[in-house]
Amino acid sequence: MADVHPTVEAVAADIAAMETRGAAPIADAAADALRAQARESDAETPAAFRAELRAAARHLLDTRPTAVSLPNALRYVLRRVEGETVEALRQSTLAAADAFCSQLDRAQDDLGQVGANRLRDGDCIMTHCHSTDVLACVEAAREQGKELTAVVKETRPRNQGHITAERLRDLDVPVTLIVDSAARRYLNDVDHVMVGADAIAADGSVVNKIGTSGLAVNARDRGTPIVVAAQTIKLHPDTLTGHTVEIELRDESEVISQEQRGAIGEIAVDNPAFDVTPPRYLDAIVTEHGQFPPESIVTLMRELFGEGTTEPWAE
Ligand code: RUB
Repeated sequence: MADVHPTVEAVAADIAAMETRGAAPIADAAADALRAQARESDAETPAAFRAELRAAARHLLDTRPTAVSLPNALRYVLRRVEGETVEALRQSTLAAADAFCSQLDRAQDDLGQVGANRLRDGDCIMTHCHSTDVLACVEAAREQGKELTAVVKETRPRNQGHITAERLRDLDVPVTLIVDSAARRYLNDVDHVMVGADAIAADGSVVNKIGTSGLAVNARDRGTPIVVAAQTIKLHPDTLTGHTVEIELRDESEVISQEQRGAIGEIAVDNPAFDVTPPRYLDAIVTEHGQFPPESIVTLMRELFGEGTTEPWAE
């Protein structure tokens, strides 16, 4: 078994514990971890260096299963590792990780501009969870001088809505925080629902924080447009060949304490972290390449990912 550098182990532990969370920040951290692995490696042969990188990638992959930005980041870097010597391999890994991270930043800025164009001065948006891609749209709209307000769902059980509320306050967007079950009541008062994505399937279905699909159905019923802000690293290439997206099931302790459980008695507790919203409930997917009707995202997916090949972390 090849050595995995302690920095990779630390990054993986942070992702697993949700200290690093959200699909784009996870991708960024994964590329950073491969950079550290390459920089610190004392492998003596090119084969040993490559084996270490593959082991690091597998270690990172084992953290959380749903955000496809993680394997997409690892593929991007590993497929660009080239050279005949350890030093050449190291330099190409560092260059690929740098390129990936700057593309990620640029893509977020570009999609922010597209998303901002959907927003008008005085609009109110409703958000779910915490998405840096959604916040990029709001930030760009604010830079265009638009005044916005927001209704922020708290997003049980981890309350990522609190992070969103704080970030929106930093952008001078007045925020009303609501419990998740109040969302329908507020849908008449908002102009857009904006959510992020952890994975987008070839048929245009969007995998995002649990509660997104119910919100989308309610938004459609009320006639409130719902937009997904997602860089193309959220496109799930495996779904082109019929694979499904694994939904992460998290620990019951996020939902109920030992004490509460003891008081209630023997019950089952489920804690799925994500759900799937079918494309018919979504108005648009906003990416760095422009906005797409969800059903047409497959065209972009084929263009960017083509046919599948062997995974670069396979032994
Ligand atoms: C985060 C979540 C976010 C997407 C998009 O879930 O569902 O909406 O990851 O985020 P968790 P971003 O908190 O369980 O990781 O736009 O930042 O990529």
